[in-house]
Amino acid sequence: MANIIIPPGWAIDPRLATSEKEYWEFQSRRKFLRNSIGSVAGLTLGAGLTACSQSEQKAAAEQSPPDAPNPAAASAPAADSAAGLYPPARNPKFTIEPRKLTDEKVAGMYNNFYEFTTDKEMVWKLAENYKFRPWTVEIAGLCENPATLDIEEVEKLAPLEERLYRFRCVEAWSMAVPWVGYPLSKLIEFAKPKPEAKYIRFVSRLDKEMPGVKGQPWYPWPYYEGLSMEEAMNELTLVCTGIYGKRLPGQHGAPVRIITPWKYGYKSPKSVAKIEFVTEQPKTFWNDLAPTEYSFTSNVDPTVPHPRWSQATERVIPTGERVETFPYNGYADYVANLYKS
Ligand SMILES: Nc1nc2c(c(=O)[nH]1)N[C@H]1C(S)=C(S)[C@@H](COP(=O)(O)O)O[C@H]1N2
Ligand SMILES: [Mo]
Repeated sequence: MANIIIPPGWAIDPRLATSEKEYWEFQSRRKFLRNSIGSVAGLTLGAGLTACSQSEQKAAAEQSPPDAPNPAAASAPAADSAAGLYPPARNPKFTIEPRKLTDEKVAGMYNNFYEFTTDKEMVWKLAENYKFRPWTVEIAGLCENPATLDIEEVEKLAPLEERLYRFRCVEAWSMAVPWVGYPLSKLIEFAKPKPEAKYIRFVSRLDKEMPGVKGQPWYPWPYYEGLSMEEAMNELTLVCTGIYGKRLPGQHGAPVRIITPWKYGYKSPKSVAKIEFVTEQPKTFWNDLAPTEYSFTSNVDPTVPHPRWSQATERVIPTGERVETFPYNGYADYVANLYKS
C-alpha cells in the first residue's frame, strides 16, 4: 500500500487553522472540563433517553477540524447593524465579588441549550452555523402595544449597557460573565401591559431543524419560561443581546435572551421569539418536566437542596473550585423584598 496521506474531507487550509498553542489550550480545557464534570448528575430524564442522540450529535460535530471556537461567529453576519452598539459602557453598579470574571472561551464552550444538544461542551459547535438572523420577537397578550419587532429594533429599544453578573446553574456550577442588554422594564414600558397582566411569559424559538429538537422529540418544545410582573420589572432583570462586548453568539442564546441573576440558570430563556403578558402564572418547561425538582420561582437558595444534590456550594467553571452559594446568588439586596410574604 502506497504511503499516501489522503486529507479527510473536512481538512481545511492550514493557514486558516488555529495556531498550535491555541489548539492545545483548547484541548486541555476540554479535557479538564470533561474530567471535572462527570460528578454532576444529568437532569431529570434518565441518561438512557438522551445518550443515543447525544453521541450522534457529538459524532457529527467532530467531523469538523479541531479549531478553537470563535464565540462571536454567530453574530458576525449582521456586524454592520451592530456598529456603534457594541461594546457599550459598563454599568459600574453591578459587581461580581468575590467571584472572578470567567474567560470568554470557557463560558462559550460550556453551555446548556437543549435545542442544540445536551452535551454542554458541544453546544457552541452545533449552534455555530445556525442562522439566528433575521429574527423577530413577538410582543403579545394583555398589553396596549402588541408588536412584532425585528431583532434590530429590539436591540435599540433602550440604551445597551454592560453588567457583570454571577451566574448559577441548578446543576451546582457557576460562572460570572459580562452581559450586554437593558432592563426588561424598558421593554415592558414599551408594551404597556394592562392591569390584568400579572405574569410575563417567554417562548424560545421552535425550529424542528435544531439538532437537539429533532433528536429529542420527548421534550415539550419550544422552551418556555415565565416571571411575575414584579420580578420582570426588577432592575436586575435584563433583555440581553450581547456578552463580552459583542452580540450574543449562538451558544449563549442569540440573538436575544432574558437574564435573572438571582434565579437558577434555567429561568433565563435563550433565543426568545415571543414575550406575552398573561393573568395566570404560566407553565414552565422544567417545572412541567419535573415539578418536584424545578419550581416556578427557582431562586438560588443554598438552604434548599435539589432532591438529588446539595445546593449549599457550587463548582466554579473552569477551575472546579468549590465555593459557598449565596442566598439569591448574592442579590438579596435587590430582590429579597419581593418574597417577604
Ligand atoms: N431556550 C433555552 N434556554 C435555556 C436553556 C435551554 O436549554 N434552552 N438552558 C437554560 C439553562 S439550564 C442554563 S444553565 C442557561 C445557560 O446559559 P449559558 O449557556 O449562556 O451560560 O440557559 C438557560 N436557558
Ligand atoms: Mo442550568
